[in-house]
Amino acid sequence: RPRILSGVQPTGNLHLGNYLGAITRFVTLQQDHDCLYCVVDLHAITVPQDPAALEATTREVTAAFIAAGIDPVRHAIFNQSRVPGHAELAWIFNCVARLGWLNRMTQFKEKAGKDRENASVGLYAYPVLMAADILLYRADAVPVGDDQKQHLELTRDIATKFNNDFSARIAEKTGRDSYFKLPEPLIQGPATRVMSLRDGAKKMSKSDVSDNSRINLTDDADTIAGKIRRAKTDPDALPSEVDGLAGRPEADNLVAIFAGLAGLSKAEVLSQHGGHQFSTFKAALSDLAVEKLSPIAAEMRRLTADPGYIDGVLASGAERAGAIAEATLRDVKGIVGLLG
Ligand code: AQP
Repeated sequence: RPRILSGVQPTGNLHLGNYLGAITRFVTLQQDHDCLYCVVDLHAITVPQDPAALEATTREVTAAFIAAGIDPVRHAIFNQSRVPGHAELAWIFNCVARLGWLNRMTQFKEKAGKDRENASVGLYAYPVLMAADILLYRADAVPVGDDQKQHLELTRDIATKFNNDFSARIAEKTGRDSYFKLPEPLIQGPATRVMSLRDGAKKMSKSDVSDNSRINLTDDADTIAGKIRRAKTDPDALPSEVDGLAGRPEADNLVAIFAGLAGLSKAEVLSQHGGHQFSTFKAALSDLAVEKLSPIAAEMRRLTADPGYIDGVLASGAERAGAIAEATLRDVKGIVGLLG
């Protein structure tokens, strides 16, 4: 079965963007793939984190994976720092990737902001670590939200350059003409880029200062309803066709969220709700969001009340992931000429 790898950072409240863009995809893909789902704590520390909060959020993301429906018995759920191969391979890839490639990464520019001199070296090298996360497991495909597209392209560039730089040695050691296969990004579904509820031009994000900009997976029913009621919209009724959403980012976003939660396409949502005023549509969206998210929040609460269980899942996931990682690193070290 094809192998899938993806990660979520334990950096704060998980939100509807993480859920629709990534976690629901993880759940679907587990049916016919071997999956490794990683809580990427090494990525989280590229910006300052409160250590105790980081521990709690790592367990919370793990709980969210399980509560959303990922089976921790059939698939590996683990935290990145437990498998040392991520950091080791990232170092080797730091020596393969070019500065010019990283200089083009838009997420670094956004996250570092104006005070770039004060950004951590880790934040700059973040996409190289992400390449290591994926290639360490020789993953076939990576389900991510639209914002990760550029990082996936960089991963493919690093794999290609490694294969080229060491082609003779790869042939000698493995008898093959390349070592890493190029992983495919899986950016699928109607909600690959969920936008802020307050601004249709901004991505829904954990770090947005306005809590009203996002729906957190742990929000209660009243909070969800209140945030959807206050979500920014325009004065017109919903169109009946997807084309009618052009130039209406807030309307487009709410329709995409509805589609993602209902498992429908945007066209199907509009065939049911086209012509409705936002007051009516928002009420239906609230009901749907509460119906889908409340059981997940309840299950997350139940699971996080038992940290021993969560830690056991992470430990056994790391053991399974670690066996694959060790084999890759052994090969890579042999190819590069690192003894031992
Ligand atoms: N708004 C979004 N719409 C769709 N998918 C999204 N993802 C994130 N935001 C959206 C996807 O969720 C997965 C995990 O993301 P992450 O936590 O590793 O990092 P992120 O993209 O930096 O998340 P945030 O919420 O935007 O955090 P901050 O505020 O720290 O920047 C990824 O697959 C991502 O594509």
